[in-house]
Amino acid sequence: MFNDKKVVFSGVQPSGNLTIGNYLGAIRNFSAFSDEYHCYYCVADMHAITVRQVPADLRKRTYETLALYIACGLDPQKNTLFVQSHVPAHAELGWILDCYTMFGELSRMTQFKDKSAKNADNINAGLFTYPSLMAADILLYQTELVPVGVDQKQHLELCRDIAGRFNQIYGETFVIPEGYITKEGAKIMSLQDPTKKMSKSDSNENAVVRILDSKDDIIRKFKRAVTDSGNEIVHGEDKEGITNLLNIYTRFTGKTLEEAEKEFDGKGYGEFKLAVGETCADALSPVKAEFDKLMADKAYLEAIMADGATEAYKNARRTLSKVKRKLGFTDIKR
Ligand code: AQP
Repeated sequence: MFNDKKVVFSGVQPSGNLTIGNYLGAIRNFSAFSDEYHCYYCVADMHAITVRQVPADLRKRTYETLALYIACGLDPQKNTLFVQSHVPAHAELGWILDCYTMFGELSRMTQFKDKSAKNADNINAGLFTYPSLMAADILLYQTELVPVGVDQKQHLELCRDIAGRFNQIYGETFVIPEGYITKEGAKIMSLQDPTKKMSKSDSNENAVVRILDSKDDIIRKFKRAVTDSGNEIVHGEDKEGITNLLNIYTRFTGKTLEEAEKEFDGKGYGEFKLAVGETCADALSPVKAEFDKLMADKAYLEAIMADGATEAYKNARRTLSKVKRKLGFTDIKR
């Protein structure tokens, strides 16, 4: 804790065009903390390069992700919005925490296993040590709360273990963070394979609804969504496709599962999928309009990046200095 306010930290990788999974599971929930907490939201470009990126695309998506943060309701006056690589303390603490993270722990991470399978020709050390860098992101700001989707729960638990281990060896250094995972928005599944998480880097465009997709594309993707052979619009373990669509619908409308099931009682899958598509497209339309305005003003986005990096660094360096001192690193005056 730096001021009297407790700290919230989260980030999104600019590794693809953001999906409604990123929106419902993470970004949309971020602004709720702005008044009560000191919030840091970063564009995690250093994490993005654990998978090969086209440089021009990475640059463009970094601006776009920042613009989307603002378009989704994050006021830059109330939140510290910044780009991870603009604050070198992340890389520094990341390396230090690599030395306090065990090979066995990293080997157990399901995201590492999934991404290794997807990128078999590029299983690099960064992909493996991703969780230590994520721990550094969080611990640098003495974070109390980390709003993330449920897919990040395992990384967050490892972050807590790393922090606890460091504290035990060197005395109280890091605040141990808690995850904040909203129940229903926690995991949005692929529209083509509802057993798999919806991911922005999925190569099957029909599986993924992106925040910036056109209304026609959104509706088309929902119309093609995989369901099951039954005809009832109810949730259940054997109805993964319909359950996912109901989950998306309730998240966008604020209705309960029971209310949604009642609304579509007796209706066909076609009508239901169209309603989910239209609801989603209409909810995202103001976000898109705001995004377009922001992207037309690069100078404004760059000013936010610069202010955010300065503010983030100011607080990150305090933790980093403390860590270095505890480790026994020497210091010089420049
Ligand atoms: N499908 C999802 N449902 C709910 N939440 C999700 N998140 C991601 N996908 C879903 C949440 O979005 C935040 C940012 O994620 P990230 O960019 O750091 O990385 P990720 O979890 O690896 O997201 P993607 O979309 O799957 O990216 P790629 O394809 O590059 O790996 C996190 O809070 C995450 O929980």
